[in-house]
Amino acid sequence: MVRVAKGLTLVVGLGLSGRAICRHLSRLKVPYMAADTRAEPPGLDDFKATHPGVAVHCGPLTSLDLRDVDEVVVSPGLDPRMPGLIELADQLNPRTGEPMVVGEIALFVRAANAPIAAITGSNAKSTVTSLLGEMAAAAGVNAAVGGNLGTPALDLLANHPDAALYILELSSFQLEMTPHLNASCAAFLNLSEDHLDRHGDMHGYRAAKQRIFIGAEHAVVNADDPNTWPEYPVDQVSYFTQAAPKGGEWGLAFRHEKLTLMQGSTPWLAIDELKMAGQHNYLNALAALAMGQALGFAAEPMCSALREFNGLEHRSEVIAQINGVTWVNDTKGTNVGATLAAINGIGSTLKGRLILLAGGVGKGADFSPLAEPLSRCARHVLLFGLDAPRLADALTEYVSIQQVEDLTQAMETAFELAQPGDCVLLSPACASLDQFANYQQRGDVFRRWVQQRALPARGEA
Ligand code: UMA
Ligand code: ADP
Repeated sequence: MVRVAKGLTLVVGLGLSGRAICRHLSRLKVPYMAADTRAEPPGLDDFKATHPGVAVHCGPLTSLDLRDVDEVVVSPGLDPRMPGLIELADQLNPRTGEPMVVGEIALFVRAANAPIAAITGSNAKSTVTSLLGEMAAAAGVNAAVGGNLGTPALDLLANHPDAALYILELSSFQLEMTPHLNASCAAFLNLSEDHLDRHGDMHGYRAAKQRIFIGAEHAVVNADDPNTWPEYPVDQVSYFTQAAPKGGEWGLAFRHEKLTLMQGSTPWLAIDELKMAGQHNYLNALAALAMGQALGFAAEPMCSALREFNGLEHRSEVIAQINGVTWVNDTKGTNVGATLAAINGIGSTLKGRLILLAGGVGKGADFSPLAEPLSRCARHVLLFGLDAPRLADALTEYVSIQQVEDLTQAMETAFELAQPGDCVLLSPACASLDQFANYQQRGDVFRRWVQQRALPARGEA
């Protein structure tokens, strides 16, 4: 047993967040030691070289004696109830009044001295977070944008000490370990199956996400999804819906024969002014508008940011149109809800049919909700990766399917099958880690193939 010295904070995990936690504690001159459950975490030598004097433990946490630890700060990818921590997880810390085991966002809330706007949901978090950041910039608000999106929240404090607003994308993992967020504006966009391996069931997953509302002043939620409605007291609630808005809701309605983003009966922006593709992105625009209004941004800069926003790489991203076939990279569709949104959002606008490329690590999800929409708008579904057989079982009665070795083979087959007006959509409904380093690499393979094979093939034709 390695005894953690009295009064030390223990930082668990040496990934992006763990290192940001260490940097933050170093800046505050709080004494700490670091641990990682892996025998050889990536970048360990570099960490030791840049943190001289910081003790590091690698391997199971059960070999740490934590009876004298001051606080444990755990990285989001780790379960706070893992062996070695479970005994501490339900204890209160007499110094902070918070649980003994917290996450990075607890430290962020203690140290931030500007308001927080926070976004969670099973899907669309990164899009809405980035869009709100663009709106803030257009409105002249000095906002720092990060969190689950990529830049760890604690690094924002150091990199943007003068920020007037922090805009954070927060995952269920982060929220689970955040005692009170106290956000000025908190949005819960949607809820569909994901991360059940960590949260146990939908109840646990939803409860983690609901924590975004603890201490919030203003909530922005999805009128069509009661799971997102706040269960904690908040001062004000704004709703968005994909239907015509009722009362002061944000929604979609026809004005002068154009589908338009509306608040109540007030038109804001016609859909044909948006660059973002796919109907699901109209909802994302409404959510960002609702948040921007709650935060006091002026209307015109918000609209100009919306007109300029192209959407993010790897999300319903149009890579090319070749011989009348559109190739769309939605590799970030890593769960069934996301892929459903992409199928419905793109499939409904097509002249031809959809050819879906899907598969990978299904995280125990039920794929059956994909069957009905695919039966309506798909020409063919090409399945690859670990859970291709489970996807095949769920879809085979409803749509023409084929199992292939990998994404490249799926693309070659799609190239042969596609007809003018069709869309070849990579939206895998699965994580990528069985065949790729991450979802970005999967999207890069798709893009490169289109650029190197499909585009030159058109030239030859
Ligand atoms: N790990 C161990 N042992 C350890 C520490 C980590 O096995 O001691 C493993 C974890 O189980 C996990 C991986 O290492 O598989 C990374 O975990 P981490 O907590 O160290 O992750 P970070 O590198 O800090 O990245 C995290 C977020 N990752 C997760 O929550 C898993 C990143 O979101 C986020 O961008 C980053 O912090 C900065 O805030 C990524 C993500 O996949 C994009 N998030 C999930 C999602 O969006 O669905 C929640
Ligand atoms: P997150 O950060 O929550 O993963 P992203 O903005 O990165 O969200 O989008 C991930 C995927 O979610 C997209 O590739 C798309 O398939 C899907 N998606 C985007 N907007 C929505 C929406 N409003 N509802 C459901 N799914 C969506």
